[in-house]
Parts: sequence; structure tokens; C-alpha cells
Amino acid sequence: MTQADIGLIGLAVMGQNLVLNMNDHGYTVAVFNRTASKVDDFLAGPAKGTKVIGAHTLNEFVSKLKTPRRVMLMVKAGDPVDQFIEMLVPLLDRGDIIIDGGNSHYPDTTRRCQTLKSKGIYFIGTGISGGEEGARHGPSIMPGGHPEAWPHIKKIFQDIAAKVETGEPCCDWVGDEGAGHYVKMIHNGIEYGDIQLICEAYQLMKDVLGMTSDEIADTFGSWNTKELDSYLIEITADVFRKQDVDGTLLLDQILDVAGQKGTGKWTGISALDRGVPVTLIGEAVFARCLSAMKDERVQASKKLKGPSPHFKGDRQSFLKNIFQALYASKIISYAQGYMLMREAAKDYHWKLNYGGIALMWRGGCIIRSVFLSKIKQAFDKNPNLYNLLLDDFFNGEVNQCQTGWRETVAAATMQGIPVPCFATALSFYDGYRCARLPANLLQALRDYFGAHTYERVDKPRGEFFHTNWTGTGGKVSASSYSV
Ligand code: 2AM
Repeated sequence: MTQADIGLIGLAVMGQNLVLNMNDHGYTVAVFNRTASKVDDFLAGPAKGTKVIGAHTLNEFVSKLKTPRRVMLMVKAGDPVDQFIEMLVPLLDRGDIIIDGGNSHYPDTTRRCQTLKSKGIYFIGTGISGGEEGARHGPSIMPGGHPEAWPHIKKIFQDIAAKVETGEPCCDWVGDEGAGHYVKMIHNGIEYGDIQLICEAYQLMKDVLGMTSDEIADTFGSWNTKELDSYLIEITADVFRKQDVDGTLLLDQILDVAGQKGTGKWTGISALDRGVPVTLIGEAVFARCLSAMKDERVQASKKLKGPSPHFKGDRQSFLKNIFQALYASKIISYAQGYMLMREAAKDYHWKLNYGGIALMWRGGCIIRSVFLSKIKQAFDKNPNLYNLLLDDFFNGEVNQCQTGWRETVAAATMQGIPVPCFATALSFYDGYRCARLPANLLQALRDYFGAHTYERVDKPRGEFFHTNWTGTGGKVSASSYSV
């Protein structure tokens, strides 16, 4: 009987395409799906003529697998993953491997690692990015979990992953427990930021410069040959050329209400939990929330006054400024994302390979870009690089873009155009490079109204002082509780 190299459960489009991708690379894949008819449809349709083996029960599916058995789940995140794990465990042996390739939240992956370890089953939670196309022809794959399982899946995963120009696969071991899904979550958060930055550039081009869709398409097309060379900029140019059935621009018919599935929000929550100022992704999530308040915005637009956009000046230099604002803000966003990964790695005792993560994102995934090679190079040069902004290359790039970036934020503000991500990136930059922030006043106020105490510049860190600001308060500080 033919023995499958790997089994995959969940024949939605991502699952199907991964199976076909594995098949192309010479692997025999067994497949199963809750709705068994989809197995037959797949075998008679997209998988016709391949070596894919169908199974109609879980027992049959497991019996087709070589040992150690490798079972990949591509089912809806949440309960379905736990349900399948529960059904699979009695059918598997010690040393077999379950891989969750869905968009699971990383704490679930960590929990599953712990539960399965006690049963002798290895577990891997892997982020997979690149959409349907990526899954079919080479996604970015970010696996984490039990490292003992990695040698058993490394070859398959690296074979099916996207490759960079040098031939390196966009897949490497990320770290223990939920590290793979954590890094995928950060990828998605960064994707929220990248998209919002593009949208802010679009609004300035359209509402301030009054550019036509063809002009905007050409501009993004030319940006795609420069430092911003990336998948998202490339498809943006395409979008500005896509006509609706009646020959008008399709984009103009699309409602300005953003959807979201939660990974940007999870990134923001993780940033707040760890106290890391990932402001750009936060603003990108809130920008989607604001867009979703369509009816309220329509009402407010009739009442709330502001300047009407108009443009005087040199159009080409304003466009260049927008480019610089986008590029500099993007650098800030990635620096912030990396700051968050570093803190999470500290909290969870993960050893993350930061250059490797840039390489995994370099190809195959939605945020793929030439820019990520520069991040890889920065970490190759200095694996202990504390912040991307401190790398000479990125420091130089931000510096070069600074004037255009400031001009863009200033012009947008004066013209009444919202640029939450350009602006928050600039505020972060100015805050990060500020040796003395006004938080001395903040501490004074907290001590004034709540006796929360403060540290002094002329005393060692960790010594706390309280002042009786009005002369009427007591001497007792509130250090025994925090609000
Ligand atoms: P289905 O084809 O039977 O709906 C993506 O939705 C994949 O996850 C599909 O393969 C789907 O199976 C599976 N899925 C969704 N919810 C599920 C559940 N509660 N139990 C098992 N599989 C589920």
C-alpha cells in the first residue's frame, strides 16, 4: 500500500493548494476533510492525475501515513483545531507530529504544545503567508513549537516554501511554543501598517494633488522600482488600472469600510501587554475602525469644519515628499515590530533569529519586499542589533527622508487630510531620539494627585521620592498600590 509522506486535513483553498504544492515537489500526500465529499471533489478536480491519496475517515487517513506520522491541519482556527487534535491523539503514536498551519492565536499554540508534550506527541504551529497563490507556488512558512519535530518536516517545508534570489527558502525554524504563530501575527500587524501607509499616500495624491488614477498607477509603478519595491506597492499599481464592467475605475465603486480578522488587533494587544510602543500598527488598526464608522462619518462630514484641500507648489517635489514619508514610516513600523518581537522573546524565553525572520518575510508573503533584504543584512552585520533605527543603513535612510516626511505630515495637517500612520511614525521617531521627554511633569502630576512618587535625576534609579505638593497632604506615598 502506498504510504504518504504527510497527511493534510482541511481542504479549503489554502489546504488544497499546499497539497498540490507538496505533490509538485514529489511528496505523497494523504488528505481528509470533515465534509468527506470535498475529498472526492478534490481528487476528481484539482488533484486529478496527482499522487494525492484520499481518505474518508480519520482512521483510514492515519493508516496511510509513514512513521513518524506527520499530520498537518489546515482547518479554521479555534475549536476545530482542538477538536481534530482530540480525535487524532488516540490514533497516533509517541513521536508522531501534528502541525497546525492555520491562523491560530499564539497562546493557543503554546497551550497545545504543552498538552501534547505530556502525551508524547510533537506539535508545530506554523504561520503560513502568501494567500492562495503563495500556498500553491511558494508561501512564506514560519514554524514554531517542539524543536524535536523540526528535522522531520524541515525538508518538506523548505521545499514548498518561496525562495529568495539566492535560492534560500523563506522558511526556517522560528522558536519554541507559539513563536511561529507569534511571528506570523507580527507579520500581519506589519501588513496592516504597510497597507495603511499606502492608503495615506493615495489620499494625498488624490485629494491634495488631484491626480488621476492613471497618474497614481504610474507613480506606484515607478516606486516599485525603488526602495519601496514590494508586492503591496506592485498590486496597488494594478488596482489603479482595474476597470469595472462599465469601464470606470473599479476602486471608485468600492465602499470605504475596512474589514479585519483580528491579527492586527492581537498585535496591538500584545504591544500594550508588554508596554512596547508599536504605535504605527495601533494606528493602522484604529484607522480601519474609523473607516468602519461610515454612517457616523457621513453625518459628521456635513457638520464638522476643516480646511478644503488645495495645492500650491511643485507637484513633483510634493510627490517625492510623500515617497519619503512612506519609506521613513515603513522603517519605523518594522523597527517597532522588531522591538515587540524582542520583548516577547524575552518574556517567553524564545530564541528568535531576527535576520532569519526577515528572510522568511523576504519572499512568498504579503509583505515581501526588497526592503526586507536590508533588514536581513542589518542583523547579519550585527545579530545583537538592539533597534533597527540604530543600524547605519536605516539611520541614514530615515535621515535622508526626514525633510520630505516632515513636509508631508505638516502639509497633510494644514490641508486637513488624515495621515495617522505617517504622523505617529514621525512622533515616535522624535520621541525615541529625545533624551529628555516631558514625563518629568507627568510624574510630578501623578505624585501631586495620587502620591505615586517619582525618581530624581540627581539620585540613583530605583529610589523613589514623594513631595507634599500643597503643604496639606500627608507624608505617606501610594507606592504600596498601583492604579
Ligand atoms: P468543511 O469543508 O467540512 O467545512 C476551512 O474552513 C476548513 O476548516 C474546511 O476544511 C472546513 O471543513 C474546516 N472546518 C471548519 N470548521 C470546522 C469544524 N468545526 N470542524 C472541523 N472542520 C472544520
